[in-house]
Amino acid sequence: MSESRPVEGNFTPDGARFAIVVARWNGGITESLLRGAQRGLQRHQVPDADVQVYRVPGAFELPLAARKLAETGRFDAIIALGAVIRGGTPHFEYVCAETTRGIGEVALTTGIPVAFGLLTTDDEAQARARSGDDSGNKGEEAALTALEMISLFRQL
Ligand code: INI
Repeated sequence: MSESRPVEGNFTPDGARFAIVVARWNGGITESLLRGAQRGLQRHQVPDADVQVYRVPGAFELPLAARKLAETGRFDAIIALGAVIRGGTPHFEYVCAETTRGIGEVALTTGIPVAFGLLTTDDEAQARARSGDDSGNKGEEAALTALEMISLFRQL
């Protein structure tokens, strides 16, 4: 029996519409993630008119906002961006865990891809290293994931 060709997504937008939801906490970092996500979409010829940015107070608010946006039916994917930086308190663990769990749950329950662009780092230097203007920007990575998942699902 010959092996069938793997099915995988590409990065061609084909009219897909994106919501980017970005947390204001650690805004210096999250705005860099946002620039990375926008750059990633622009590099793949997504028109600016097909991208809408929404802001929420902190990472904890990302899952609910993502759910509301998914439920509008207006977007093919949601890109969730935030930065949680360890401050030596247990609060960090709770915010990380709930945000991560919540974002996963929104994707699973709505069926809309929610790209996970949440940095969880020990300090600001690590967060900066993962949100810069060169390679390794987690926001850009999340944008490419959103593109790929839309394309994959369109082939199912
Ligand atoms: N929110 C973040 O996005 N990053 C953080 O590092 C952070 N810390 O450290 O507390 C944070 N907290 C706020 C939280 O996301 C909610 O906005 C707040 O608790 C109100 O619900």
